[in-house]
Amino acid sequence: MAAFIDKFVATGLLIILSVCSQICADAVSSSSDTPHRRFEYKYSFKGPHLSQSDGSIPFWIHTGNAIPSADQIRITPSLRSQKGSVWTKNKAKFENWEMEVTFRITGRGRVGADGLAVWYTSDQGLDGPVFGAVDSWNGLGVFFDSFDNDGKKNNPAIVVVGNNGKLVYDHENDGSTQALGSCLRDFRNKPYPVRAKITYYQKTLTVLINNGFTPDKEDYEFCVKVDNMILPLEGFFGISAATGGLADDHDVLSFLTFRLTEPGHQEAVPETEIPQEEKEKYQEEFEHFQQELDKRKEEYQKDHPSVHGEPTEDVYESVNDREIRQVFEGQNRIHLEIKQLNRQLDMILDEQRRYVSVVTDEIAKRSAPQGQPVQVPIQELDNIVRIQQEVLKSINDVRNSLSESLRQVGAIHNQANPAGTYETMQHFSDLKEHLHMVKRSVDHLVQQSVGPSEKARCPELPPFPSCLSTTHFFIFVAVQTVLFIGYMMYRSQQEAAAKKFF
Ligand SMILES: [Ca+2]
Ligand SMILES: [Ca+2]
Repeated sequence: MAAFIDKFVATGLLIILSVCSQICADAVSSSSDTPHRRFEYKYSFKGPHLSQSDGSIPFWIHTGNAIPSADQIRITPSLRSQKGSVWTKNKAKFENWEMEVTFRITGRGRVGADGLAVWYTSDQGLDGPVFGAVDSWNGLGVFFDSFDNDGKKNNPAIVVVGNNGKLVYDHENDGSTQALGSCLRDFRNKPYPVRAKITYYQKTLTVLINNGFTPDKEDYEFCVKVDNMILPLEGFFGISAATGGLADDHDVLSFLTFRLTEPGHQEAVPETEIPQEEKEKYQEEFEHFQQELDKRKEEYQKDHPSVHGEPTEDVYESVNDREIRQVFEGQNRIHLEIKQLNRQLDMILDEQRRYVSVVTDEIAKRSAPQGQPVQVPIQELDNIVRIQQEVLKSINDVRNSLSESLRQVGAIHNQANPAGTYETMQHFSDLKEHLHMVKRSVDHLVQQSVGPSEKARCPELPPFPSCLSTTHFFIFVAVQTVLFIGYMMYRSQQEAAAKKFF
């Protein structure tokens, strides 16, 4: 029973999903007038088995220094004065088309040369001076111009030049005098392949670029749009490149061409279905080959652990990695700067919002009782804001002076007690010092007064004969003593006589 219910629910869900998908598909197809896109394998190439064993590319021809390999075509190696190009063998007869070109332009120099060109022309421009292809072409050239010939610091750039077969390319000015449109993009030395999606649909040419910073293949950004562009009804697709005094590797990983059909002018349904099947088949093959390739690579590495060419290859890689890292670092810095700017802008915006809200509040307040005034409140508001700012400033000043005072008071308070004792101590020590001085003076005086015997040898006495000499002094003392003893004896005799008398 439960199983039955599950099955019932599942079937219901399936029905709902199928109905929904049908409706959704209808909605998508009806809402957008996107063209039908059909992959054209005879006007395309891509890895992993891009070239055949004899070095040729199925449905394509290559010239000059172009070197096809299994997974890419090196249109020019990074050597001086190289030229190369690859062209479809047959003319395409699509009214509308789209090219998806995946490439890498790499070089050790800060500046590279000359660049890469993607073509749709009425003839194959096998060999010539315009990025390795012929001049005076009839059709479209989209140039990935690395080198700044006119010195205007506007390269690397992507330039679209249309030609009716009479124009001679203005190489000296990087085609700026003939460009139908251009955009500045650095497509050299990127971590991932650069992708260009060039669409010619309803006489409008659009160039979108994936700048090779992300592995996301659909991360395209707008570069150029040219309206009312008339191109030959039939043409060859091609890609070419050239180097000059400076040289880059110009490697094309894939060139995919799609025929675009307007929704109203649908071709027979089977035709649109077949390519889809073909595409799936190719996709399957691609995956199969990819796996096989990986397996073979592993086997090869096992069999040849140290191949002569590999170490230098690694060194080149590391140099490239360094350049890429530098680019990344630069980008990161810019990113941070922008973030900061954004933050500041947000702050400014916030402030503005605050002001606006204050103003609107004020207007509301004013207009409620009086009815109309709008300009007066703004002026008054300005006054209020000014006054408030002044008040704020005054408060700040007061606060500053107060804090200064507090600081001083605090300092004084902290130092008060020690200072008192210190002063007292100082006073005492001063007193002590003074006392010492007094003592010393007293001592000195004492010494002076105690030692007269040494000093008072009376050198000035001799001139005075009246001065008492030591002998005289002793004689005097002896006489005095004799007299005193005599007196004492006399008195004691007197007293004894008196006692007798009584
Ligand atoms: Ca140039
Ligand atoms: Ca330039």
